[in-house]
Amino acid sequence: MSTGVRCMLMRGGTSKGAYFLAGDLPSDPGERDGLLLRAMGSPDPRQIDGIGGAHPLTSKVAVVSRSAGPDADVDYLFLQLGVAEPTVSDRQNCGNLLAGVGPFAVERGLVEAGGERTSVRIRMVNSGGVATATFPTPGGAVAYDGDTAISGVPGTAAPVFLDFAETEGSACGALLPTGRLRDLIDGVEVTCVDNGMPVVVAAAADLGVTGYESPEELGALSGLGERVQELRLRAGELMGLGDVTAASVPKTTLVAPPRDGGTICTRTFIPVRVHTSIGVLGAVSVGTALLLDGAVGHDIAELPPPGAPLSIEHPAGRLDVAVELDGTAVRRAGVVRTARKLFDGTVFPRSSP
Ligand code: NQM
Repeated sequence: MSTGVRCMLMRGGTSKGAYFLAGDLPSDPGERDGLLLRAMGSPDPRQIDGIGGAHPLTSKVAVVSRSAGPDADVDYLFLQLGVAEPTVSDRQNCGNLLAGVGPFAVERGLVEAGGERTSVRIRMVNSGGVATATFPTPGGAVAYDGDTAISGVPGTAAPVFLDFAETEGSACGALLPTGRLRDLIDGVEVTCVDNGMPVVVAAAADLGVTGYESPEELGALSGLGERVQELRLRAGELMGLGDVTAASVPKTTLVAPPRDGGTICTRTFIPVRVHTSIGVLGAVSVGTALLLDGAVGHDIAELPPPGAPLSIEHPAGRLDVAVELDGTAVRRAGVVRTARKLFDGTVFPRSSP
């Protein structure tokens, strides 16, 4: 019989994942990854023999531990598990699962709840940088109920405020990893940007779509996925990421003029499947590009007054991000999410691969 592992299932923003204390998992990364794949039910398009949700957005893991350094309270390692493929990648961060990390740290006793609200400083192991998560903890316990709605999640929940520092060049070492505002790849003008997530921004029209299609419609278009894959493979090299064939970054975001009162309309590939909304740090990175005169998207964006949040339209609604720049240096970024504890217990991974 397989041995169980303590695990909490949480929704973080518009994603869902399994949250573990690092100490509850094998310390050897290979052993740990094997166990996580079996726990999630990968590789299998349905993840029928595990707790994964058969989509990249629900095949995610957060590994949390007390932070050794003085700059943070906890360390958060994000792992993206393949669904049909037996892959575990630590090459990207996830701002959606991040929303659950603070509450999880309080639930597991890594951080003591403050007063009405608790702030947890989270070191983002994948990308470097620290995020501060602030959420309600009335009476010393995490409150998940509240009246904050986020697009892509039914109903409302308690807000989790996420403030980011040092996200610039998270995976590539520079905000503009190619050293240019624009590059021409396969005849398509792109802006490669990394403010927490490496993203290739291209005009939807340049790929022969409107940018207003649903994820299903885009997914069904023959040849588009291949085109996006070719674009990101070339961009990955230019961004210093090497051969990204098997990596989940860079993402590709197609932009079009806003049509719902927001700043820009987006459709994002993660990296080839179409996102049902948009990732948090993905949206921060796209929003950052929009602010740069000369970047793809800048000209078609309806930019708000300086200091006001950028409202990134996506297939399920809008995600508002605050990005403050000093020239091309990032001062800060922030976003509001919600998170919810769904299940706390023991997961029993199958014993054979
Ligand atoms: O960009 C999906 C998600 C993400 C990542 C992805 C994310 C982020 O929606 O910070 O949240 O881009 O693969 O969870």
